[in-house]
Amino acid sequence: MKELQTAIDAARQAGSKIREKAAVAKRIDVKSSAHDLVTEVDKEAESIIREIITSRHPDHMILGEESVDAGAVAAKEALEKHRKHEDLWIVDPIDGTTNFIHGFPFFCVSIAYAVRQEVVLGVIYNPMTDELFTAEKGKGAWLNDEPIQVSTEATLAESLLASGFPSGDPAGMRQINTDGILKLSPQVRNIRAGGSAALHLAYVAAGRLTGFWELDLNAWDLAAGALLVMEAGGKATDTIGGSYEIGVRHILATNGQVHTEVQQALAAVGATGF
Ligand code: 2AM
Ligand code: CA
Ligand code: CA
Ligand code: CA
Repeated sequence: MKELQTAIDAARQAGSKIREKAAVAKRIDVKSSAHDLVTEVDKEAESIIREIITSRHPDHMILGEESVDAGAVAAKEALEKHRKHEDLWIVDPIDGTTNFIHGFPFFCVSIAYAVRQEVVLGVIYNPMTDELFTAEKGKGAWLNDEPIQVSTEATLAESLLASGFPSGDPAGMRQINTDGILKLSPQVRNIRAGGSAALHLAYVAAGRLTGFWELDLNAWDLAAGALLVMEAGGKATDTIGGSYEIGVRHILATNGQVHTEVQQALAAVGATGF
């Protein structure tokens, strides 16, 4: 599908700009709190992506993080406004901005394309490693043109999981997430928290992580990565096991084999009912 090339070109061009700027001083704007940072580079990268998509698909709609006001309420409103559009691009120009600012090289560009609210393409690009993860609905997932698959660990004891700490604290989510980490850490091989939801999802798809969960994320953090995991043979749901769709905010993505066990551990600490 021609949109795949659009997504790849947009991710690579934005990624080049991000890589070029990664080493130099950045102007930091605080969005809604000291946890919620944005740089000029996030905005420039989104403009590059928008320009490429709009020039090739002028009647498509774009939902991009940097064109939405800060906070979960604005994000939900923007998604509701955009989601009914037949052809919708969901863009996170830099997922892992905090890492970008700190020079911790774990961040990516995430671009998804949805037709009638179903994600059919996902592209995640790590500009620092030049790794391009792509997925097309029903066709599989790739890392730099090689097909990828989720890992084969069948037990929690063998699993390497990842999570992240919610920036806000609605419904006590930060505590619940920390409780989940405390509950699971003695049962698994180990837990990582790298700071980019999209890149964690790409790592699950590539078999580098057994699974990942995180609470209170937005559509642009998850859309491309969730498709990557599913197309690589894994499972992506909300934290109570409901099918992934673009409104999901609490993600659980695994190789499929440890999904139920992680889900049960999260349920035991109260990661349900929100
Ligand atoms: P970002 O870098 O695009 O903002 C890390 O735990 C994940 O949470 C990242 O995917 C990050 O995306 C996202 N994140 C960081 N700050 C956030 C905030 N204030 N609200 C929602 N998501 C945030
Ligand atoms: Ca952000
Ligand atoms: Ca993000
Ligand atoms: Ca971002």
